[in-house]
Amino acid sequence: MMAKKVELKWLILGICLTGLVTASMYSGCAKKPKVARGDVAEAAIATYVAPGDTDEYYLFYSGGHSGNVYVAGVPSMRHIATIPVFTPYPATGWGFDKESKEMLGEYTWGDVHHPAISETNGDYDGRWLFVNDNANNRVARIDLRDFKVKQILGPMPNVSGNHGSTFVTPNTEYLLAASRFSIPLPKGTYAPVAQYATQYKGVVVGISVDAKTGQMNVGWQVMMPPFDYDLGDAGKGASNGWAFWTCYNSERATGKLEVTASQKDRDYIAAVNWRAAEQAVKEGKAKTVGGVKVIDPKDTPGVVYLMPCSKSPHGVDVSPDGKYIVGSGKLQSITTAFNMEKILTAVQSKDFTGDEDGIPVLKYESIRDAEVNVGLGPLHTQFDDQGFAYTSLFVESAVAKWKLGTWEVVDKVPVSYNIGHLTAAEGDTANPKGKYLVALNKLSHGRHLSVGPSQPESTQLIDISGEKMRLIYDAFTEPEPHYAQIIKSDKLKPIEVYSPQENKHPQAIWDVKNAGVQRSGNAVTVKMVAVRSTFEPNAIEVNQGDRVTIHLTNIEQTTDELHGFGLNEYNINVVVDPGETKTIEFTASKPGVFPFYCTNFCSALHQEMQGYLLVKPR
Ligand code: RUQ
Ligand code: CUA
Repeated sequence: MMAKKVELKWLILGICLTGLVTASMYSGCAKKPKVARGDVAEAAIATYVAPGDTDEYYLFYSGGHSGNVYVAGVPSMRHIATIPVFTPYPATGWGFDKESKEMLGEYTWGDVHHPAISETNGDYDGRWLFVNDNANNRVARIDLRDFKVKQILGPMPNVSGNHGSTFVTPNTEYLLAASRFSIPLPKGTYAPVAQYATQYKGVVVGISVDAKTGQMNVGWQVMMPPFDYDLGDAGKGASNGWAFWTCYNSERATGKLEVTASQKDRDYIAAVNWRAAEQAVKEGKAKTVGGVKVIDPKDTPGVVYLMPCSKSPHGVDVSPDGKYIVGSGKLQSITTAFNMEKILTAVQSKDFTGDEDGIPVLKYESIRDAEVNVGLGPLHTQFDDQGFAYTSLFVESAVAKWKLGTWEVVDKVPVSYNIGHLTAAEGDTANPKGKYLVALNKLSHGRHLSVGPSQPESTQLIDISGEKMRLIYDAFTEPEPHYAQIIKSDKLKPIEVYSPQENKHPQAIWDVKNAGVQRSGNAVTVKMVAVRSTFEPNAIEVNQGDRVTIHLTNIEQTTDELHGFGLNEYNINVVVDPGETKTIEFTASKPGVFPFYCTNFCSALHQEMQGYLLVKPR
């Protein structure tokens, strides 16, 4: 009975949407699929986390052009934390102290699409979270011990529009990156758009990661034809050692890509043998472009192949055993499952149909196992622990569940609305957990209290533990979640206080006796302590024009005892966590008396936690 109801709803929605498909890819629908009344109580129990209890999983989702990463709990979907990455964030003081300012450099925003938790043997190990910046060609590493950014790498040479990033290889040897927008290389070279097909180039990249420290460096780059490289995924198991990226615009078209770049029936998935790429660089077969080693496939056969894929593909996802490479074309209603064994055979027997700038094109019929009829606008695929795959259908606003091997679509659930990515519990690892799937939808169409024209995105929690998928919760997010990952909560062991041993800041002090002001010429250095409920020193006298450096240590060793340092009319707010030291640098350009105060409500006498910067006019 229930199943019929869902199917009927899906049908109505399907009909409603199909009519709108031609009008716009971003189609909405007046029908609002809801959890059926009878299921409300069950859904409530499934998502309810009682006061004082904690969630079973962490959800890390990218914040798109907000430049942030957000953390929520699953199944409650409650927002727990915001991790600022590429954008200053006064709530945690990110981008206001010396260290984080230096990491951000000249940029005040980024476009975060794909978070990737570090892996060991193909499973999340909970050490680091990597994210990409599509806009300024960077990647960042967040340490999951304290949920803070420790390194931002980039802008990377030759990479232009770092969208196909970050995805990690099974032992975090590399992070993948790629050019979405081909340009003349190296950067800074001019060539008119009319020369696009020959003078513009893309690159695909492996960023090496130090196994001990997580330090990232550009490892290898492969020069590619001027296509638009899109999503990527690393091979694992049967496909370990390979990296895959979809690409659209294999037409090498310019202008209105909407029209010009969808003429051909097929585009490609680029398959890079990264061990061969590594080897080629080691053997000196790469040339230096833009200051880094770049492999030209023309001179180095065996590094990269092109797999034909259905038109305008977006996502490529590797099955948990690494056997299937799943690619979906946005403009076709099928998802193709390629077989890694067949790909390797085709490579060995040179089963090619031609080449693109010296890169062999594998024969589609020889490497695919199946075309799965998933539905309209397939984008991304995730996996569970029962051998099922879940594909997001943008145009249809639904998730399709299908079986690996039999290729049968067994269920569909409508989502609201227009799903982009989806994420299942550890659903892109070698050992997915099943149970939960989160749909990351582009539109919410008023399934919430009205907030005016700028509406939030919607994420929906789907129970995938049964035969039929069950929508159990709606949540709303800041712009703009793209991809996300769900990790079992017991895999993370965050610290909550920096012990003096953990605090590596060279100017940290742990006793108010060591606090004070020192002058050398017009440089004023302050060692300051913050502790409930005072700053020491609480008056700093300087001369107008002095260069002021404050090393601020929060000497608390109690969890949650944060202090802030807000300086009036100097555009400064820094937050120090328990046991943390941060450095604040500024020029005392304005004369007068400027209060500073604690911005984090820390104690009954928080309001009293204040002091003065006194700037003597010149
Ligand atoms: S994207 S909606 Cu930037 Cu990953 Cu697919
Ligand atoms: Cu310290 Cu409020």
